[in-house]
Amino acid sequence: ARPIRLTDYRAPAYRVSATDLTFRLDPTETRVTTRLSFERLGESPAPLVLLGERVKLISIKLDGADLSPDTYEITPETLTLRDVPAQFVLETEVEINPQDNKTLEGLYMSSGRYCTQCEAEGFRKITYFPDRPDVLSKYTVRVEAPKIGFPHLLSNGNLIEYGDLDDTHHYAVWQDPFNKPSYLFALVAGELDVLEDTFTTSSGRTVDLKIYVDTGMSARAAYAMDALKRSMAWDESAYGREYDLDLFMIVAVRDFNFGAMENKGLNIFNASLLLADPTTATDADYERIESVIAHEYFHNWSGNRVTCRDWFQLCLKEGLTVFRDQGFSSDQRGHAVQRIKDVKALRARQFPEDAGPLAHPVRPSSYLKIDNFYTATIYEKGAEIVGMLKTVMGPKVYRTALDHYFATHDGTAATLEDFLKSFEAVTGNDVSNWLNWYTQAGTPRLKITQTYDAAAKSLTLSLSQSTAPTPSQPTKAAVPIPVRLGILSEDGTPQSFGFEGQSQIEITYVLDQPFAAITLTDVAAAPVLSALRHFSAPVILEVEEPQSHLFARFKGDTDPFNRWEAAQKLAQNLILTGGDVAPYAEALKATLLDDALEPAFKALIMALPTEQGLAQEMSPVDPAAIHTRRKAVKAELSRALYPTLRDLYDAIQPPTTFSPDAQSAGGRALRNALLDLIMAGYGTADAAHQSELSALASAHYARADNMTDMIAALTALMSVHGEPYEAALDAFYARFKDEPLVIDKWFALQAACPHPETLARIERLSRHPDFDPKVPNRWRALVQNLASNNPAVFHGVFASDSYGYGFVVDQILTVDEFNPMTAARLVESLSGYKRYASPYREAMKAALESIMATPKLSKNVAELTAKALD
Ligand code: DPP
Ligand code: ZN
Repeated sequence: ARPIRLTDYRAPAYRVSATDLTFRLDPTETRVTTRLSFERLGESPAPLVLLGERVKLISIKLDGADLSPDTYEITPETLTLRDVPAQFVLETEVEINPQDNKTLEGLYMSSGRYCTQCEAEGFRKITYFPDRPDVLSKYTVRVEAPKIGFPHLLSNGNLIEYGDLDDTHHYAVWQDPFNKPSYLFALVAGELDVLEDTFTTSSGRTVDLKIYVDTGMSARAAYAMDALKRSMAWDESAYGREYDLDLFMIVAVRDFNFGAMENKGLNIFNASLLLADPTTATDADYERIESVIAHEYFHNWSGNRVTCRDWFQLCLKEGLTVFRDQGFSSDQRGHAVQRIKDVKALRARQFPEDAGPLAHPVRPSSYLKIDNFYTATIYEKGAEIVGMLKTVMGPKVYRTALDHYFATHDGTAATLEDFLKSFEAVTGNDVSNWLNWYTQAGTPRLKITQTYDAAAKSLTLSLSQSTAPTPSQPTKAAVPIPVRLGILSEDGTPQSFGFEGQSQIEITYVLDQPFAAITLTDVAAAPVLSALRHFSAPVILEVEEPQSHLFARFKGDTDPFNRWEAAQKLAQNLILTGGDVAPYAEALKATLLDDALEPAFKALIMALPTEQGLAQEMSPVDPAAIHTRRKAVKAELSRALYPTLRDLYDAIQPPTTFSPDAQSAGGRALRNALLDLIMAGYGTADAAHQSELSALASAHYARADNMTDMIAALTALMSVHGEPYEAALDAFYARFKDEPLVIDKWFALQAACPHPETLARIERLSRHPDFDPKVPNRWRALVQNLASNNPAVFHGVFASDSYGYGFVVDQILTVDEFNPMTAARLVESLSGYKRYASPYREAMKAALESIMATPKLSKNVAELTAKALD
């Protein structure tokens, strides 16, 4: 297959002034009539190329006259008309089969309902169309279906007409007044319950809000509705963005490749990111729901009103929208805690991507399947770039630039250059060096060396940056790196200092060259540097400093991010290089006993770096050593702190009524983190203490009145294993067997258990009657959890002859036959093999080779596997 390249971009030859669609819905023979008004954009005649896959052409008319087959050409992916006038109306009728469509792209059926997913290139599975984001038009959509089974007929925009066709069938007509690209089209038809509310916008318009869910489930949409209203208010106050239609709808579906989709006026959500109540959803679920509701809603401006010229610009809408949703979550849930969580996610998912064979720039330059580029790099690193721009420009200039961007490009398909130009327009400064962040792959390393001159009371910092080569990018240019920094004294007290003639407590220095040196003056005593505060840039920081400086920041940094970071670094050193646990335990104890700190922050600081995170710090990676050493350090810490942990745990009384708010969630997070650390001592405890711990975990389970505490208790029981664990799992299954979203958790939990018997259990679970690889949520619960969240079992550290790789490969190949987009996501889990020690390295490579050797691979899986092996 031939790659698509950014440099090959050509503006469309024709524009579409109006799109009229009629759907006659049928499970196996849906008829789609498409009427498109075309106008040529260029001077000279050009062929009209429409895209269409798995659509059967029934009829085609140009300006009302049937076309004879010799006037057009059909391939499996295109319909081409060589000879067309400068302006004309094309009408096609095609037949598609939604029931057979297990790719979950285009029009498909989920739980007996029709639904759609068109981003990025799904619309071409519905009808022949110039399916590219820079072709925008106004849509009118007529949907016809049986009344029984399909009482709700939904599409984008406003409902302008509906009625009966006859005794058995009805129809609805929707009109979207805004120009949009085809990837934002949506249609839903079926039996649904609806939760309704309204929102009054800042200019006083009333918007009807409707969330459609499985029948009987509307109470579980209440939290999503609340999050939606908060999102709408926040986008008005933080960005001046008001909603633009009179109706905003969200539909939850069970079978979905993504998390959610921002279709104009009709968002479609994976049910797992919408439905919540205390008995079925964890605090992490509530948090995700809040942020994804916000994310999709914010796309109405950053994505829909201003869309992307081509898919290379995907980050224009995704990076910006992630940054916007992070800002929202941060305002809802606390800046420090949110920042730590966002950075953890960035490091867990994006840093390894940037360090491996699948590394790609935030704006890639070529692809085979754009579906493969819905990555942490495009989303999370993309968000970091916007965040750095805001840090450097300041909040006022940032807001003015964004206003300028939305005003200038409203209703059009824009590029990253357009986005950056908005900053130039409002500042008058050249910002072209920021483009390097978009075009270069790889995580930059920032090295800081420090020289303190006691006589002169000055601290000189030499800063340098470098980025290692990545596939097809051997050399790298410097990027602008904002470095937020301050200094502390050795006991952890913040110190003021002079910089450029002013007294400062904190500065942000922008390193935009390979090297620079700066001098801080009036530095009273030998300082402790606190650099890259709030993680001011997505880089790897290297500072040479004694362990005592890490302790000083752990104890007293006024920047909570760097306080957490110092604790993580100390824990990492203990695990990877060894040493005395006692000082670390003392510092952790002081943190836990500090009443000034939020419970949510304490919970985060208690969590040791993950095995996956530690793997990024080791070369070559030895997953067995990481697992064993981390477990040993955790057990030792547990023993050293047991009385404190136990006192704190016993002192927290869970509230009698459940509330999902951030503060209550923080309380649960702390209590569950205490339980987790307490239970880490189980393996090395004596029999009496073991039975005490086992009873503690079982009691935690028995008393849990919400899903967060239940999952925490089940996780705690993993350390005990055996009868108490099995009994709790069985009780959990029996109680929730009719709740698919909870049974997903039941599969996920077992797949993530670091235990010698887990791989056999996972294989057994893959034959469980509730396991269905055609349902992405269920499949990911079992397979993705093994590949991404259970390194010990995935790498077979318990028994040298049984890796989890083979199971994952079989699953990738099974799912690739019907859902390539979802299958391909798992290839990444094997892609880092070159960084691993023998024999993992060879076994992972062989697993990738066995994928490559399989006939009839999808483009999606083939592209990523080939790159991983390159
Ligand atoms: N555009 C979607 C999102 O919001 C992905 N399907 O990220
Ligand atoms: Zn998005």
